[in-house]
Amino acid sequence: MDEIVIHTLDWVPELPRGYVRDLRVRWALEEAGLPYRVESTPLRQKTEEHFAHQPFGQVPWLTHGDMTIFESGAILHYLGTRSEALMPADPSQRAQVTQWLFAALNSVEMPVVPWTLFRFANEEPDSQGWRQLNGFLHGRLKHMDTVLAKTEWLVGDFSVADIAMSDVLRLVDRFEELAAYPKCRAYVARATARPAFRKAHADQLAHFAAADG
Ligand SMILES: N[C@@H](CCC(=O)N[C@@H](CS)C(=O)NCC(=O)O)C(=O)O
Repeated sequence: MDEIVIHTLDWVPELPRGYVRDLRVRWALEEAGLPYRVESTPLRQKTEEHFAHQPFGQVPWLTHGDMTIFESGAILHYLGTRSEALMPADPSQRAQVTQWLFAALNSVEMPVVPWTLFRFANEEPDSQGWRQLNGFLHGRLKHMDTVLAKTEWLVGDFSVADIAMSDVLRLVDRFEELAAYPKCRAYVARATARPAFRKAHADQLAHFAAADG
């Protein structure tokens, strides 16, 4: 069987640890029980090889034998096609998983990323731009709360859509901003209680800690 390799950074500061997107890929592989190893690429001196695999100089990317793929969402979808633990075989359920995977990244992560940048920067949130962004995010959270009031997982028993969606919401939860959205909060708690998440998370922390000093 061709080897699966997750490529991530060799080191990051404390702040992003536990949130670097290789976590989504580790998590999926742990859920699927597929063997893999992790390789590091330098954060500080990005190599030509890095850009050849990930044109924005980011992580993660995945190699599977001769195949190489970047974008955590694309990687999750790719792995979903290889394991029914990640995406059901039924075509209509597959379409639902794809839909929610895109929704996680394109409709929810879209406001989450700039919103967290503002929050980490500790800037005075009094501009019209901030208020609009905050309103955009809270609109998405409100609708996700309604969705998650009706279902335990987005599609079927659990899928890559839940990995993406809960990981995106986890970043908001880091700032206690899910307090008004109990269904979103319970969903994040449910997802992060899964043994596969716990292992992926612990492994990522250990990976970066090993490179300290
Ligand atoms: N849309 C990309 C985002 C990738 C991304 O933001 N990666 C971050 C780590 S989570 C990164 O590589 N940051 C280092 C950098 O941009 O130099 C994905 O989902 O894979």
